[in-house]
Amino acid sequence: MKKKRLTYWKTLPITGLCLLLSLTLAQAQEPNDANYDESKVPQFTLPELLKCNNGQEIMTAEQWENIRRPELMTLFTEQMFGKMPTDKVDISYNKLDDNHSAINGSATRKQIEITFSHNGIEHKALLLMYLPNQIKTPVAMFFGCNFQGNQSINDDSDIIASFNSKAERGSAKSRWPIEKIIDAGYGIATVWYFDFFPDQNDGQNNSILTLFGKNNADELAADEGQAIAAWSWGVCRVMDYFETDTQINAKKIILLGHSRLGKTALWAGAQDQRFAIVISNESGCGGAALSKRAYGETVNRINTAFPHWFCKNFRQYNRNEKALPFDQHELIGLIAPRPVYVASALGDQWSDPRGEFLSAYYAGDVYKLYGYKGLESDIMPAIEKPEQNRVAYHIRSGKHDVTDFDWDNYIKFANKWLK
Ligand code: GTR
Repeated sequence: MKKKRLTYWKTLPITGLCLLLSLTLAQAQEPNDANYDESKVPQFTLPELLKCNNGQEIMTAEQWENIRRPELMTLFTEQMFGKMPTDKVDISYNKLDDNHSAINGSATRKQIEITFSHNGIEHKALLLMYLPNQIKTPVAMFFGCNFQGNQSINDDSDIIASFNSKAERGSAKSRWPIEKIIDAGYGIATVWYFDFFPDQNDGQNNSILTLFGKNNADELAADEGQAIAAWSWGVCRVMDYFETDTQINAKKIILLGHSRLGKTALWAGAQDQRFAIVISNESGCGGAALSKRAYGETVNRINTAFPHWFCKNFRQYNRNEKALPFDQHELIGLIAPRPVYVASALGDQWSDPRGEFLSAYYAGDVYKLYGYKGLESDIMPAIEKPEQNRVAYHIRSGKHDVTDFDWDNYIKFANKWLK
């Protein structure tokens, strides 16, 4: 997109000038002012993952777990994603479907209505799962939220449409290759993310935050979480469900997410160490990409376009990434020592592939404390040449999406660490 040229400004009266000024300001917040030029990436120093706030150097995994990890958790919670209420909520599961002849007889389809109740308020989410019939022991599962509604992930006419979702059946099926996943011996589980927090500015009053009496964004404290915190909370509650289902191996859950749901997967995976593997597919700004590079989407742009995603404290870093006391390599470090996969697409410069790669690379310092190998070097792997150690990375050609290439590699990575 090119900036519109306003060449006739000299003829404009004062009111017109004001209008022009506000238009220019508005344009400055649009993607077309994003930097895609590597030479214009600002000079920055990354906060050191293994150096504590008081300057202490972290030398062992134990020090990491007891000192530095909690410090970083606090920073990310209070300055970026926001706190969630910790009250215990009543949860019940209602099995709506358990059919052994799904996907041409190769899978069992299960659909569970999860009801959260607290303070006299109820909130529901709908979980859809396919489990491979060939596996007779508790199965390892891929799990990720979907963007449009459960019925969008496959043409299967027995998928119950997510509440309030108007998405067409199968409209997102290219992103959910169920047959491939089932053939590889994994289950697949998904929930529509709107079930936890509708992804819109006023989504909060229909979100799980209402269970805690938090109906309105204006009333939230600066360190209280909004949508990404709520989506992550929901993801962790689904993990609670997995632990109750004897057909599922809750110790082998691979949490994945694309884009905003990749940001969600990283934050949920950092907080909840029950997830065995975490995969970030093109999570970009606020996800895997280093904020201080300000390449593609920036902190200012994301907080302006999506004021309901992060906590209000994060806005103090708008156009001020320099002041950030943390960066996203530390979010990935919080997943250690569990395997983590960061993936980018060449056609998705908005998500800053190089910034995503560098985050994954620098996170390797924590993995080393546990004797694991992160990424070999700070030179990006070639297109479609994945590097898979305990930290994995690939960049593929094509646009912002989830493709078969991505899935083939996620399955390979899961086989490597879970089989
Ligand atoms: C974009 C947003 C990104 C990413 C993406 C998505 O509009 O700027 O941060 O989250 O949406 O979720 O598809």
